[in-house]
Amino acid sequence: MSIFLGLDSSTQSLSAVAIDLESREIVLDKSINFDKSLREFGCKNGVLPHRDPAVAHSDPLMWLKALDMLCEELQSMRGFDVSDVVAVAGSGQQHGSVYLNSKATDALKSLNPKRSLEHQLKPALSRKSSPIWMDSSTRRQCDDIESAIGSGAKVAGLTGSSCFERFTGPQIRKFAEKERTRYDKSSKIHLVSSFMASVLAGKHAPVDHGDGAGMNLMDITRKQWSAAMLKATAPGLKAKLPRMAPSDSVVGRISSYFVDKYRFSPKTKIIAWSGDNPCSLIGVGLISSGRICISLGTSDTYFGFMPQPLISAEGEGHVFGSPTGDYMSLICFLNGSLAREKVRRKYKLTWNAFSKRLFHSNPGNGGKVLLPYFSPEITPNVPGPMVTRYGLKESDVKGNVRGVVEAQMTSMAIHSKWMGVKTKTIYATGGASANRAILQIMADVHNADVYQFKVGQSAALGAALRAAHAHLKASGNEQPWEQIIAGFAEPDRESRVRPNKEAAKVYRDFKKIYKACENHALHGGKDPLDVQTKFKARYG
Ligand code: ADP
Ligand code: XUL
Repeated sequence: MSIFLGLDSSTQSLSAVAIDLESREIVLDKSINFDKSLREFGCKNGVLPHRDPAVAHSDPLMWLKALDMLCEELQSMRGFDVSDVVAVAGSGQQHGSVYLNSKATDALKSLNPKRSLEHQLKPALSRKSSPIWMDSSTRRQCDDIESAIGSGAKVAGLTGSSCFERFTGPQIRKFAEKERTRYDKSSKIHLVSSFMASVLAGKHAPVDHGDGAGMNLMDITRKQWSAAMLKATAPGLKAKLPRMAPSDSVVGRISSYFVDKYRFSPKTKIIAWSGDNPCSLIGVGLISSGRICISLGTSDTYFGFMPQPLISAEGEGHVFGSPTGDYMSLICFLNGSLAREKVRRKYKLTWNAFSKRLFHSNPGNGGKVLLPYFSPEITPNVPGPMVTRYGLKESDVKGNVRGVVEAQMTSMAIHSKWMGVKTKTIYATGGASANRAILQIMADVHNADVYQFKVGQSAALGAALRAAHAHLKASGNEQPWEQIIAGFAEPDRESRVRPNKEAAKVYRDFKKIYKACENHALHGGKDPLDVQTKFKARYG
């Protein structure tokens, strides 16, 4: 048997995908949804409620309980033998951080299978909650760090991104400022990815170059902690961070906790975890340039492989490490599935009814525009919730349903220009990629063919493929990435959604009115009514 397991600790769930590398089959695809199965933690969509909409934290104990629950499910599944798993790698929601005190090293080493992970690791937390990628409360800390380094552009040149509120460095700075005693007591600060890997390995795991690049702390070309960024962020930070390592590093063997409790083989290797986006890059087979992927998860992300780091002049996107040792570019839109959900729920629609509204309304929405910033937005930067409608009534169900999806797809097209990718092929993944009505608008706005994947869990699949690659490399049998991903990370050829030529033409003009609305709402630009009226006269 050659079974490799990929786990994905994401915003809303913990998922597992296992592959059999010999038969090239996916042998397991399981998920635990936090809101449904772990209600006692009080999270909504995986996030703890907070009076300030800019603050977004989650509970690391919930992630631990989910890991125990998932392992228990795997152990009791018919047709799946946990002891066949050769290696485990994982994917974590990016940027989030977990703060551990001096008890953590021993607690990780001596986990007792008779007790839960949650109860044994609770005393090792120096901070109860973990700030996650949806947090936008650190603008001042970002400004402080950028001015210490010289400018946002200088930070971007050094780390691959200018300072972003959700990135780990600014979050750590805020913690050190507001809760200095707890910060001092934090002997280790992990990413979600390196924390989960540490639990599985029973010792502190490294931060990999893929996820490390999302911290505003890693030198993007040298792939090491940047001394200048550490100094500009918080005192004594270097000693609190795990070491950095390539994504294909073997952390060690699985902790005896998982062997005794869930019957994993003691030989099971734990591979460094990475961020969900770097893992998805592998899970959709982007190991060379030319195509892009749009992931419609909790957030929407637009990303592609890059051989060398190319940084956005507008400071909009990010450069992360690719698990292949190269790079990837990425733009993140916070108001992804959560905004689509807001609209769907507001009008009490099922996804089916939502899709029907999309199929039965016209491209360009008759010039009606919705700016769907239900929460603070990352791209473009919108500091607080700000839903704005242009020529669109709140009572217009069809208009709002089409409005949210058109806004998201158009914003992606506008704000990804800096990547310079002229793609004719888009790979779609994430929960909402199951929705072909949404994919039709994606195809029309980008004027590109869109493909779905049989396995929607691209991050967990990517992690399983990384586990296989790293295991073979460590055993002296390294295989090229093309060979590893063949038959797994390939789009479903039959799923192709072709752009409609007429609609693509409409969207060329629609982009102009959308841009005018964005400019008006965010930068005090001219009232877009004129352009809207012209558009309506032509296509309305
Ligand atoms: P994450 O990995 O970020 O936790 P997923 O990729 O699992 O998120 O996506 C979850 C989201 O997918 C849900 O929030 C839901 O809104 C969306 N979703 C699921 N099914 C559909 C559908 N048929 N149409 C549109 N969106 C959907
Ligand atoms: C990427 C980002 C999100 C999270 C979601 O920069 O913030 O895509 O990784 O899990």
